[in-house]
Parts: sequence; structure tokens; C-alpha cells
Amino acid sequence: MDFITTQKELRKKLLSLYYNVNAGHIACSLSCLDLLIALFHCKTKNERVILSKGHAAAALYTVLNHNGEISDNEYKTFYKNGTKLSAHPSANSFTNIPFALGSLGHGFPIGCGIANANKLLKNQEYVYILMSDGETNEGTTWEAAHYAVSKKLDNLMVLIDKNQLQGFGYTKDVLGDTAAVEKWKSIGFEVIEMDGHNVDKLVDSISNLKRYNTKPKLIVANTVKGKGVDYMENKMEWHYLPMNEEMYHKALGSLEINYNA
Ligand SMILES: Cc1ncc(C[n+]2csc(CCOP(=O)(O)OP(=O)(O)O)c2C)c(N)n1
Repeated sequence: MDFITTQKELRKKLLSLYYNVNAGHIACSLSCLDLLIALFHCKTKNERVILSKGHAAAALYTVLNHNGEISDNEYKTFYKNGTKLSAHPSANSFTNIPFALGSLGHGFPIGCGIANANKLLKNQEYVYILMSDGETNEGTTWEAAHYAVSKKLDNLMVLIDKNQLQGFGYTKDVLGDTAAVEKWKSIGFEVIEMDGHNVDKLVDSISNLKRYNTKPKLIVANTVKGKGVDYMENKMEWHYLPMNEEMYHKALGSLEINYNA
């Protein structure tokens, strides 16, 4: 299947969403959008996807809108007073997520608890967790990682959006490479490392990993913060900046060149 058209169209929607409310975290969402497209393509109806890097909520809302789980009218309420679609996902704002996300380092441990509950209930459904490489700095991440292995959570799949940037620095300068493959392998995860923007290959890898039935799984996905918009790519400031009108049109132009299917 060719996902390029979806990747481009959802990026256009995402940019328009952010531009209309003058909001930031654009590059954070562009970094993980392709991972979300792949996850929602692979997950079965009752499986959960937890966006632990909640500051990229707009990317999640965009994929849910694309899938028909969020209506066009509701999608337009993003960031506005009274909306269910706040800048970071709030509790019960969308299907099956009964807790708020955005305080980094919490989606993963909560997801481990849900995966363990599924196993205790003899329910084989997977829990997928998408977290940032910045979140692998958090202490809670390491406790949860050991918990996942000790409880043999073979129904757990974690994707790390490894764009190597945080809000105010490079990940390597903040705490070293806490998303390194060998670290996670040594704990007991089944780990693969791959391009986090190739949706076809992500879909194949997620499906293959699901067949491997003894360990919790991890995909270290190498990504580019701001992917698709040239002037945002790998630029620290686009963690927080909103776009003005000129920047918005320039961003759309970039997509036309980079996703010319
Ligand atoms: C516990 C916690 N501390 C601080 C923040 C503020 N914060 C929001 S995003 C961010 C860093 C983002 O870097 P990363 O987690 O790697 O995300 P990405 O680069 O993928 O957007 C920080 C420190 C937060 N949301 N939660």
C-alpha cells in the first residue's frame, strides 16, 4: 500500500489546524505523524494506542479525524474554549483513554498496567505506546521497562519517536542516548530500529513483531522533528513556535515538493 498521499494530506490538515489557532508543537506532531498513521492502520478495533508524548495531540486528533473517529466539526474545535480536543489530550476525550496525557513519562507505565490487566483477563489485545526520546530520560520509563519485562508483557509494543531533539536541547546533551537499542535489548525487550517515516515498512514491522510472542517489543523509530516542512526540520525553535500567514504558505509549498507522489 502506498501511504504517501495520506502522509501529505494529513500534514496539510495538521498545519491548517495549528495555523487556525496560532498554536505551537508543530514539529513535534510532524515527527510522530507517520508512526500514528502506521499504528492506527495496524491496530485492531479494541486495541489501544496511547500517545504518551501528549504535546503532539494534534497529530493524534488528525489521524482520528481521518479514520472517522472525530467528526470534521469536532476537529475544528481544537484548542478552543470548551473543546474536548485540548492541546494535550484530557481524560476521556477520545475512545478508550480514561486518563490525561502530556506530563511526560506517564503514558508508558500506564500502558504497561493496561497490558498486564489484559493478560490477567486472558485478553490477547495489544497495547501500543508512542513515546518521545525525551521521555526515555524519565525515571518512570525505566521502572516501567523493567516491569514490562518482569511481567512478560508480550502484548505490549512501544514506539520511540527518536528525533534527537527536545524542547531546549539535543537529547544527547541532556542525558545521553537513553533510546539506544542496546540498552533496551539488555533489559529484555525485542527491539528493532528503523526509519520512522516509511509507513509501508512500519506497517510490515509492526505486523511481524506482533507474531513474536515472548517479550515486550520496541521499535526505535528514527525520525526528523518537523518532517516534511523544510524550514522546520531539525530546528529546535519549532518545538514551540506558531506559524504566521507567510510561514503557513511556505510550509504548504514544502509539502508539495516533498510529497510529490
Ligand atoms: C514531566 C514533564 N516535564 C516537562 C514537560 C514540558 N515539555 C513538553 S515537551 C518537552 C520536551 C520535548 O522533547 P521530547 O520529549 O523529546 O519530545 P519531541 O521532541 O518528540 O516533541 C518538555 C520538557 C512535560 N510536558 N512533562
